[in-house]
Amino acid sequence: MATIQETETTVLGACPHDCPDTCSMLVKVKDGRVTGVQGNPDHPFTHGRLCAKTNHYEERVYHPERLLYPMRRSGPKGSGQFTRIGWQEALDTIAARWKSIIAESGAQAILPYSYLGHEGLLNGLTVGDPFFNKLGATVSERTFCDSGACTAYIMTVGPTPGMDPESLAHSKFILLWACNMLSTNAHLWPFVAEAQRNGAKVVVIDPFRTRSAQLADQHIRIRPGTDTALALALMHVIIRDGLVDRSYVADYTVGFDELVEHVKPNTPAWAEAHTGVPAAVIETLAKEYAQSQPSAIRIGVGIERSAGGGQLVRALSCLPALVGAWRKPGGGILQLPLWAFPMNWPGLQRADLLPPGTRVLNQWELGRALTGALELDPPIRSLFVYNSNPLIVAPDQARMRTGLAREDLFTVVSEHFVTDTARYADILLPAATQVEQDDLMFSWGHLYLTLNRKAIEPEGESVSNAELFRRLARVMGFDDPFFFRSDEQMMRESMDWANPALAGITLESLAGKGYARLNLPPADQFAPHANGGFPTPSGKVELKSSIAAGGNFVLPVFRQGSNEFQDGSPAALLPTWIPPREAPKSNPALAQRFPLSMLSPKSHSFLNSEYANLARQVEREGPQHVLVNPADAASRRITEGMPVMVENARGAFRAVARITEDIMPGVVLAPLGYWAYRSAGEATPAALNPTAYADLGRAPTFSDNLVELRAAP
Ligand SMILES: Nc1nc2c(c(=O)[nH]1)N[C@H]1C(S)=C(S)[C@@H](COP(=O)(O)OP(=O)(O)OC[C@H]3O[C@@H](n4cnc5c(=O)[nH]c(N)nc54)[C@H](O)[C@@H]3O)O[C@H]1N2
Ligand SMILES: Nc1nc2c(c(=O)[nH]1)N[C@H]1C(S)=C(S)[C@@H](COP(=O)(O)OP(=O)(O)OC[C@H]3O[C@@H](n4cnc5c(=O)[nH]c(N)nc54)[C@H](O)[C@@H]3O)O[C@H]1N2
Ligand SMILES: [Mo]
Repeated sequence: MATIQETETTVLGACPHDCPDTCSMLVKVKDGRVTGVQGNPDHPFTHGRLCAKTNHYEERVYHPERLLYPMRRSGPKGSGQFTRIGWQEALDTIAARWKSIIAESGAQAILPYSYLGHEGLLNGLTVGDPFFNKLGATVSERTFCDSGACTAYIMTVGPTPGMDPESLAHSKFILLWACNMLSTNAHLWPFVAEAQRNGAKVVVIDPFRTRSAQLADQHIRIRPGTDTALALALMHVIIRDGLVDRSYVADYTVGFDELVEHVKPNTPAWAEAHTGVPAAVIETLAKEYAQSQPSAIRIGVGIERSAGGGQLVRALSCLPALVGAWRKPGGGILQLPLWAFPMNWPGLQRADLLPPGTRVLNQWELGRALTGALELDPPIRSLFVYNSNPLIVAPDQARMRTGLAREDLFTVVSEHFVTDTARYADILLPAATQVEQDDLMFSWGHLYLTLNRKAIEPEGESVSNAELFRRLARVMGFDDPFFFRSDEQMMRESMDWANPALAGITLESLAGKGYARLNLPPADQFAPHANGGFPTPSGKVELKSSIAAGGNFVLPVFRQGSNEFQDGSPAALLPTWIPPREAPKSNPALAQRFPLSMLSPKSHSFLNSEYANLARQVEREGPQHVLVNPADAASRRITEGMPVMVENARGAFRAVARITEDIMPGVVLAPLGYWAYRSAGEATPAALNPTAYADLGRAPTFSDNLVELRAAP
């Protein structure tokens, strides 16, 4: 517990953000106030360095615009006019409205909406799941991030950490595939750089010359959404040229003979026609990847965002087995080492509390669900948003805005700031920041468990998400003591402490150092699949997937624990080329009106939409911009710095044109995160993003998105 300190003290914390790096963070406190934060220099992965987002975290905590008290709307929806009220009034209002909605329409008329504003086991992804499952509200299917890639990866190699990220230092060849590491996973870069210093070749595959591509040995530009063609052609060359590790394939894979036949037509020339990558480059890449052992593939999350994103990750997950990369530390594929953490997902989510048959609504449907475009019985009458900012991060922005403006929709938002989404709330609830609460943090980018200790008392009347749901359970009359567990009890029940991965680690030992490496071999000996042992149904790498035969599915972790969904249509059993939906080749008619592919990936200084309201970060990034290749700019008479409209049939937003060879011709890039009401034109790239699903895991298709540019009026 924090007490008033005369001298500066240091509290061990953890960065709360949805980022693979989960930094151990030292929080400096003086007189009950945070004076600064720094990375924990002892931490073997993050090495004392924070990032452009969090190295002044105190500016977020003490920001003059921070939401510190419950508020009631006092102007039209969207106006941002609110009046301070007390917690009791806020909670009583919510309880009264929900009880009457439940009596009239049933609990499914209430929709929770959340994602990863916080990543902790207490306050993160699952914090509201038990409450909403018990309430019987509509289940929210949250396939924002990596749901498609996780499904594909698990279909192929099973839920294995696969590689220790630190073992990349021992790689001889590193492929960064749709991963902007220097911006989105920056603490992994030193391990890549070490490998590079030791002679490894680093290759980046991306339509954009990212910061990482600038430091790589080779940058391969590829048309968005066409990567599966490249991956299949790599297999083709590896098989054709006898570069296969025959004994590894014979012992530890299933489906090889069928794969050989399957990829016969996928020649480099065929792939060049789809991807724009020259056949000669594909030939060389295949040889170098196969022969420079151990070779590693690091995939970003950006990889899954096209019609065939799932099949792409299927293909990439097959590659390491074909060349025997798994034999040594530094070889394999790095997706999410998250699978190494023995989380107690059933206890965190409590799907057992869900009334049978409760309906499920995917988050890409919010705009349609709120406007009646999707027929729902009962309709959504109340929306409860926490840990998320859907107006900026989910597609169909214009329709969502119309839905959020509905007078009869009762919207509650728990937030740090009055975001675009929060402006439409009837009731606002103030959320605590990481320095004001305890939490326990897994990582999806390294193998350390991290403890976050509360450093100061919460500012104003803000409360942690864990406390928010205790308060809601109380006013809704829940009597199960599960809903009133202390933070410490929640931590103790959040993991399977008896699992060997946690041997020797306790909450008490974590309190001393702030973090602990899971009980796994060190990076230079980390080769869990040197002798097979894949956690798939066959125990082998399933080049031909037995899980795929069962139909498409979404992992329970992405849907409040519920796992009944199977959509019937089996996925392809062998990794299969699915062209992008919105691309000049696939849809020439659409491309005639909207000829450019838009990417809207992460920005360097924002964390999704967080920090896009903070002066330091906004200054660094400048206003909403769009990167345009000089050829595409010239043909449209667009010049550097010119305000332009980016548009398609779904919507339009304003941006400043930045003309650069860094983006390939035919592609434009408008970073995600800018707040609409602070932007000219009050719309952002989400206004143009499609709601269509990718092939697996109901992943988004943000990179499968045709647009046109014109000078702004
Ligand atoms: N600075 C910063 N760091 C972050 C975040 C942030 O917002 N800002 N967000 C965090 C989160 S939630 C996530 S999920 C991760 C995401 O981490 P990444 O996956 O690395 O991030 P993205 O920027 O979404 O996408 C990576 C790259 O994919 C490329 N790309 C897009 N479409 C295609 C395609 O079809 N083919 C190929 N080959 N490349 C393509 C983009 O140009 C981009 O350079 O980052 C985390 N870290
Ligand atoms: N076009 C496009 N769209 C994308 C992506 C993309 O690359 N391009 N990326 C997708 C991906 S990978 C992701 S992960 C999602 C991200 O989707 P979100 O997780 O919704 O993204 P954020 O913008 O980080 O919004 C989180 C909100 O939670 C709030 N918050 C933070 N901590 C707390 C807390 O403790 N309590 C409460 N109540 N609130 C808190 C923050 O202030 C912030 O407004 O976006 C997806 N959308
Ligand atoms: Mo994400």
